[in-house]
Amino acid sequence: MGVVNATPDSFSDAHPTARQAIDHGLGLFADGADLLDVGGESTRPGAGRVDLDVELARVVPVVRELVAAGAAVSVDTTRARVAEAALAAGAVLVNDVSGGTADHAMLPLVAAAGCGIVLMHWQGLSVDMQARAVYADVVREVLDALRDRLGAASAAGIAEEQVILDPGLGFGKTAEHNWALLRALPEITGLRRPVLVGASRKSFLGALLADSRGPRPPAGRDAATAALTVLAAQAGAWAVRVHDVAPSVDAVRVVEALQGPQPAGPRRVPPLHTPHGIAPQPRETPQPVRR
Ligand code: PMM
Repeated sequence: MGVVNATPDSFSDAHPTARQAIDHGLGLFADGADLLDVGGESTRPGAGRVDLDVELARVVPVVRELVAAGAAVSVDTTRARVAEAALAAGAVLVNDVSGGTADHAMLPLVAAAGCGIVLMHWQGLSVDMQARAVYADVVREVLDALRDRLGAASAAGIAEEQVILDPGLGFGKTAEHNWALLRALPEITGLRRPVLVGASRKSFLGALLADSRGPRPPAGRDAATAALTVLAAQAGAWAVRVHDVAPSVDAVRVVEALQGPQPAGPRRVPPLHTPHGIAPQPRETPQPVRR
Protein backbone atom coordinates (compact mmCIF):
# COMPACT_ATOMS: atom_id res chain seq x y z
CA MET A 1 0.00 0.00 0.00
CA GLY A 2 1.63 3.24 -1.17
CA VAL A 3 1.03 6.42 0.83
CA VAL A 4 -0.41 9.36 -1.10
CA ASN A 5 -0.66 12.30 1.26
CA ALA A 6 -2.75 14.99 -0.44
CA THR A 7 -1.80 17.38 2.35
CA PRO A 8 0.53 20.33 2.79
CA ASP A 9 1.69 19.22 6.27
CA SER A 10 2.24 15.46 6.62
CA PHE A 11 5.36 14.53 8.60
CA SER A 12 6.87 13.03 5.49
CA ASP A 13 5.99 13.22 1.83
CA ALA A 14 3.41 16.02 1.76
CA HIS A 15 1.83 16.91 -1.61
CA PRO A 16 0.07 20.27 -1.39
CA THR A 17 -1.65 20.22 -4.80
CA ALA A 18 -3.87 17.58 -6.38
CA ARG A 19 -1.55 17.40 -9.39
CA GLN A 20 1.46 16.68 -7.18
CA ALA A 21 -0.43 14.01 -5.23
CA ILE A 22 -1.68 12.36 -8.44
CA ASP A 23 1.81 12.33 -10.00
CA HIS A 24 3.24 10.90 -6.82
CA GLY A 25 0.55 8.20 -6.71
CA LEU A 26 1.18 7.29 -10.35
CA GLY A 27 4.86 6.88 -9.52
CA LEU A 28 4.06 4.53 -6.63
CA PHE A 29 1.69 2.57 -8.90
CA ALA A 30 4.49 2.21 -11.47
CA ASP A 31 6.77 1.04 -8.65
CA GLY A 32 4.41 -1.88 -7.99
CA ALA A 33 1.99 -0.72 -5.30
CA ASP A 34 -1.09 -2.96 -5.13
CA LEU A 35 -3.07 -0.22 -3.40
CA LEU A 36 -2.72 3.56 -3.18
CA ASP A 37 -3.86 5.09 0.12
CA VAL A 38 -5.07 8.66 -0.41
CA GLY A 39 -5.42 10.90 2.63
CA GLY A 40 -6.31 14.58 2.98
CA GLU A 41 -5.80 15.07 6.71
CA SER A 42 -2.42 14.70 8.37
CA THR A 43 -2.38 12.44 11.42
CA ARG A 44 1.15 13.28 12.57
CA PRO A 45 1.41 13.71 16.35
CA GLY A 46 0.10 17.15 17.28
CA ALA A 47 -1.87 17.71 14.05
CA GLY A 48 -5.23 19.48 14.30
CA ARG A 49 -8.36 18.73 12.26
CA VAL A 50 -8.99 20.10 8.78
CA ASP A 51 -12.46 21.20 7.69
CA LEU A 52 -14.63 18.62 5.97
CA ASP A 53 -14.78 20.69 2.77
CA VAL A 54 -11.01 21.00 2.66
CA GLU A 55 -10.55 17.26 3.13
CA LEU A 56 -13.11 16.49 0.42
CA ALA A 57 -11.48 18.91 -2.01
CA ARG A 58 -8.06 17.39 -1.39
CA VAL A 59 -9.08 13.74 -1.63
CA VAL A 60 -11.77 13.29 -4.27
CA PRO A 61 -9.94 14.55 -7.40
CA VAL A 62 -6.87 12.51 -6.49
CA VAL A 63 -8.90 9.33 -5.96
CA ARG A 64 -10.73 9.86 -9.25
CA GLU A 65 -7.53 10.30 -11.29
CA LEU A 66 -5.71 7.36 -9.70
CA VAL A 67 -8.71 5.09 -10.25
CA ALA A 68 -8.87 6.27 -13.87
CA ALA A 69 -5.22 5.21 -14.22
CA GLY A 70 -6.18 1.69 -13.15
CA ALA A 71 -5.03 1.76 -9.53
CA ALA A 72 -6.90 0.22 -6.60
CA VAL A 73 -7.35 3.09 -4.17
CA SER A 74 -8.09 3.24 -0.46
CA VAL A 75 -9.13 6.41 1.32
CA ASP A 76 -7.41 7.34 4.58
CA THR A 77 -10.11 9.20 6.48
CA THR A 78 -12.04 9.15 9.74
CA ARG A 79 -15.05 10.92 8.18
CA ALA A 80 -17.96 8.99 6.67
CA ARG A 81 -18.73 11.85 4.26
CA VAL A 82 -15.21 11.71 2.85
CA ALA A 83 -15.29 7.90 2.67
CA GLU A 84 -18.61 8.02 0.84
CA ALA A 85 -17.35 10.56 -1.71
CA ALA A 86 -14.15 8.58 -2.24
CA LEU A 87 -16.11 5.33 -2.78
CA ALA A 88 -18.30 7.16 -5.29
CA ALA A 89 -15.09 8.30 -7.03
CA GLY A 90 -13.95 4.68 -7.30
CA ALA A 91 -12.07 3.90 -4.06
CA VAL A 92 -12.37 0.26 -3.02
CA LEU A 93 -11.32 0.35 0.64
CA VAL A 94 -11.76 2.68 3.62
CA ASN A 95 -8.75 3.14 5.90
CA ASP A 96 -10.04 4.58 9.17
CA VAL A 97 -7.27 5.30 11.70
CA SER A 98 -9.93 5.72 14.38
CA GLY A 99 -11.27 2.19 13.85
CA GLY A 100 -14.73 3.61 13.25
CA THR A 101 -14.81 5.57 16.54
CA ALA A 102 -14.41 9.14 15.27
CA ASP A 103 -17.59 9.30 13.18
CA HIS A 104 -20.62 7.25 14.20
CA ALA A 105 -21.75 7.18 10.56
CA MET A 106 -18.61 5.37 9.36
CA LEU A 107 -19.42 1.74 10.22
CA PRO A 108 -23.02 1.94 8.89
CA LEU A 109 -21.69 3.50 5.67
CA VAL A 110 -19.22 0.65 5.18
CA ALA A 111 -21.92 -1.90 5.99
CA ALA A 112 -24.14 -0.38 3.30
CA ALA A 113 -21.31 -0.07 0.77
CA GLY A 114 -20.05 -3.61 1.33
CA CYS A 115 -16.46 -2.46 0.86
CA GLY A 116 -13.41 -3.37 2.91
CA ILE A 117 -12.39 -1.33 5.94
CA VAL A 118 -9.12 -1.02 7.83
CA LEU A 119 -9.85 -0.74 11.55
CA MET A 120 -6.78 0.74 13.20
CA HIS A 121 -6.06 1.01 16.91
CA TRP A 122 -5.57 4.56 18.13
CA GLN A 123 -5.74 6.47 21.39
CA GLY A 124 -7.80 9.43 20.16
CA LEU A 125 -7.14 12.46 17.97
CA SER A 126 -3.59 13.25 16.88
CA VAL A 127 -3.50 16.63 18.60
CA ASP A 128 -2.75 15.06 22.01
CA MET A 129 -2.55 11.31 21.37
CA GLN A 130 1.00 10.90 22.67
CA ALA A 131 -0.21 11.99 26.13
CA ARG A 132 -2.28 8.80 26.10
CA ALA A 133 0.61 6.46 25.28
CA VAL A 134 0.11 4.68 28.61
CA TYR A 135 -0.50 0.94 28.87
CA ALA A 136 -0.07 -1.74 31.51
CA ASP A 137 0.38 -4.31 28.74
CA VAL A 138 0.33 -2.73 25.28
CA VAL A 139 -0.01 -6.00 23.36
CA ARG A 140 -2.92 -7.30 25.41
CA GLU A 141 -4.69 -3.92 25.37
CA VAL A 142 -4.30 -3.43 21.61
CA LEU A 143 -5.47 -7.01 20.94
CA ASP A 144 -8.50 -6.45 23.20
CA ALA A 145 -9.28 -3.14 21.50
CA LEU A 146 -9.03 -4.66 18.02
CA ARG A 147 -11.38 -7.47 19.09
CA ASP A 148 -13.73 -4.80 20.41
CA ARG A 149 -13.66 -2.91 17.08
CA LEU A 150 -14.32 -6.17 15.19
CA GLY A 151 -17.36 -6.64 17.44
CA ALA A 152 -18.54 -3.08 16.79
CA ALA A 153 -18.15 -3.57 13.04
CA SER A 154 -20.11 -6.80 13.19
CA ALA A 155 -22.85 -5.12 15.25
CA ALA A 156 -23.08 -2.44 12.54
CA GLY A 157 -23.67 -5.11 9.90
CA ILE A 158 -20.13 -5.38 8.49
CA ALA A 159 -19.11 -8.93 7.58
CA GLU A 160 -15.86 -10.18 9.14
CA GLU A 161 -14.49 -10.71 5.65
CA GLN A 162 -14.64 -6.94 5.06
CA VAL A 163 -12.30 -6.13 7.95
CA ILE A 164 -8.55 -5.57 8.00
CA LEU A 165 -6.90 -4.88 11.37
CA ASP A 166 -3.99 -2.54 12.10
CA PRO A 167 -2.15 -2.12 15.44
CA GLY A 168 -1.65 1.60 14.70
CA LEU A 169 2.10 2.02 15.23
CA GLY A 170 2.88 5.49 16.58
CA PHE A 171 -0.73 6.38 17.30
CA GLY A 172 -0.63 7.00 21.06
CA LYS A 173 2.39 4.68 21.37
CA THR A 174 6.01 5.15 22.34
CA ALA A 175 8.90 3.51 20.49
CA GLU A 176 8.88 0.68 23.06
CA HIS A 177 5.16 0.13 22.47
CA ASN A 178 5.74 -0.03 18.70
CA TRP A 179 8.52 -2.59 19.05
CA ALA A 180 6.40 -4.69 21.41
CA LEU A 181 3.55 -4.67 18.88
CA LEU A 182 5.88 -5.59 16.02
CA ARG A 183 7.23 -8.48 18.11
CA ALA A 184 3.60 -9.54 18.69
CA LEU A 185 2.59 -9.52 15.01
CA PRO A 186 1.97 -13.29 15.01
CA GLU A 187 -0.55 -12.74 17.84
CA ILE A 188 -2.25 -9.98 15.84
CA THR A 189 -2.49 -12.11 12.70
CA GLY A 190 -3.81 -14.76 15.11
CA LEU A 191 -7.03 -12.69 15.26
CA ARG A 192 -7.66 -14.32 11.88
CA ARG A 193 -8.17 -11.12 9.95
CA PRO A 194 -5.74 -9.60 7.41
CA VAL A 195 -3.30 -7.27 9.16
CA LEU A 196 -1.94 -3.98 7.84
CA VAL A 197 1.33 -2.61 9.26
CA GLY A 198 2.16 1.10 9.02
CA ALA A 199 5.74 1.58 10.21
CA SER A 200 7.04 3.59 7.27
CA ARG A 201 9.44 6.42 8.23
CA LYS A 202 7.86 6.73 11.68
CA SER A 203 9.74 8.47 14.46
CA PHE A 204 10.60 5.27 16.34
CA LEU A 205 12.80 4.42 13.34
CA GLY A 206 14.33 7.91 13.47
CA ALA A 207 15.14 7.30 17.15
CA LEU A 208 16.59 3.85 16.42
CA LEU A 209 18.86 5.28 13.71
CA ALA A 210 19.83 8.45 15.61
CA ASP A 211 23.41 9.68 15.70
CA SER A 212 25.17 12.65 17.28
CA ARG A 213 23.09 15.03 15.12
CA GLY A 214 19.88 13.63 16.57
CA PRO A 215 17.14 11.41 15.16
CA ARG A 216 17.53 10.27 11.53
CA PRO A 217 15.25 12.46 9.36
CA PRO A 218 12.22 10.73 7.71
CA ALA A 219 13.79 10.46 4.22
CA GLY A 220 16.66 8.38 5.70
CA ARG A 221 14.38 5.74 7.20
CA ASP A 222 13.44 3.77 4.07
CA ALA A 223 15.99 0.95 4.44
CA ALA A 224 14.79 0.32 7.99
CA THR A 225 11.21 0.44 6.70
CA ALA A 226 12.01 -2.23 4.08
CA ALA A 227 13.62 -4.37 6.81
CA LEU A 228 10.34 -4.18 8.72
CA THR A 229 8.47 -5.14 5.54
CA VAL A 230 10.44 -8.40 5.51
CA LEU A 231 9.54 -9.08 9.14
CA ALA A 232 5.89 -8.13 8.63
CA ALA A 233 5.61 -10.37 5.56
CA GLN A 234 7.23 -13.26 7.43
CA ALA A 235 4.80 -12.76 10.30
CA GLY A 236 1.87 -13.08 7.89
CA ALA A 237 0.87 -9.43 7.43
CA TRP A 238 -1.56 -8.73 4.62
CA ALA A 239 0.03 -5.44 3.57
CA VAL A 240 2.46 -2.75 4.63
CA ARG A 241 1.64 0.93 4.25
CA VAL A 242 4.82 2.58 2.95
CA HIS A 243 6.04 5.84 1.43
CA ASP A 244 8.74 4.27 -0.75
CA VAL A 245 7.08 1.34 -2.50
CA ALA A 246 9.86 -0.20 -4.62
CA PRO A 247 12.10 -1.51 -1.79
CA SER A 248 9.08 -3.07 -0.05
CA VAL A 249 7.95 -4.77 -3.28
CA ASP A 250 11.44 -6.31 -3.51
CA ALA A 251 11.34 -7.26 0.17
CA VAL A 252 8.03 -9.08 -0.27
CA ARG A 253 9.45 -10.92 -3.29
CA VAL A 254 12.40 -12.08 -1.21
CA VAL A 255 10.08 -13.43 1.47
CA GLU A 256 7.89 -15.16 -1.12
CA ALA A 257 10.96 -16.78 -2.71
CA LEU A 258 12.12 -18.02 0.68
CA GLN A 259 8.72 -19.37 1.57
CA GLY A 260 8.41 -21.23 -1.73
CA PRO A 261 5.18 -22.05 -3.58
CA GLN A 262 2.21 -21.93 -1.25
CA PRO A 263 -0.76 -24.32 -1.42
CA ALA A 264 -3.92 -22.61 -2.59
CA GLY A 265 -5.87 -21.74 0.53
CA PRO A 266 -9.01 -19.83 1.36
CA ARG A 267 -8.76 -16.22 0.33
CA ARG A 268 -8.20 -13.92 3.26
CA VAL A 269 -8.58 -10.75 1.24
CA PRO A 270 -11.64 -8.69 2.00
CA PRO A 271 -13.81 -7.65 -0.92
CA LEU A 272 -12.31 -4.67 -2.66
CA HIS A 273 -15.46 -3.61 -4.40
CA THR A 274 -18.43 -1.45 -3.67
CA PRO A 275 -21.98 -1.97 -4.83
CA HIS A 276 -22.02 1.59 -6.19
CA GLY A 277 -21.85 0.33 -9.73
CA ILE A 278 -18.20 1.23 -9.93
CA ALA A 279 -15.94 -1.34 -11.48
CA PRO A 280 -12.39 -0.46 -10.48
CA GLN A 281 -9.79 -2.26 -12.51
CA PRO A 282 -6.95 -2.97 -10.13
CA ARG A 283 -4.01 -4.41 -11.97
CA GLU A 284 -4.16 -7.30 -9.57
CA THR A 285 -6.22 -7.95 -6.47
CA PRO A 286 -3.90 -7.42 -3.50
CA GLN A 287 -2.89 -10.80 -2.20
CA PRO A 288 -1.96 -11.60 1.36
CA VAL A 289 1.58 -12.68 1.97
CA ARG A 290 1.01 -16.27 3.02
CA ARG A 291 3.11 -17.85 5.71
N1 PMM B 1 -0.19 5.87 9.64
C1 PMM B 1 -0.39 7.11 9.20
C2 PMM B 1 -1.56 7.45 8.48
N2 PMM B 1 -2.49 6.52 8.21
N3 PMM B 1 -3.26 4.31 8.39
C3 PMM B 1 -3.10 3.07 8.83
N4 PMM B 1 -4.05 2.14 8.60
N5 PMM B 1 -1.99 2.68 9.55
C4 PMM B 1 -0.99 3.57 9.85
O1 PMM B 1 -0.03 3.18 10.53
C5 PMM B 1 -1.14 4.92 9.39
C6 PMM B 1 -2.31 5.25 8.65
C7 PMM B 1 0.62 8.17 9.49
O2 PMM B 1 1.61 8.25 8.51
P1 PMM B 1 1.63 9.40 7.32
O3 PMM B 1 1.50 10.73 8.00
O4 PMM B 1 2.91 9.24 6.64
O5 PMM B 1 0.48 9.13 6.40
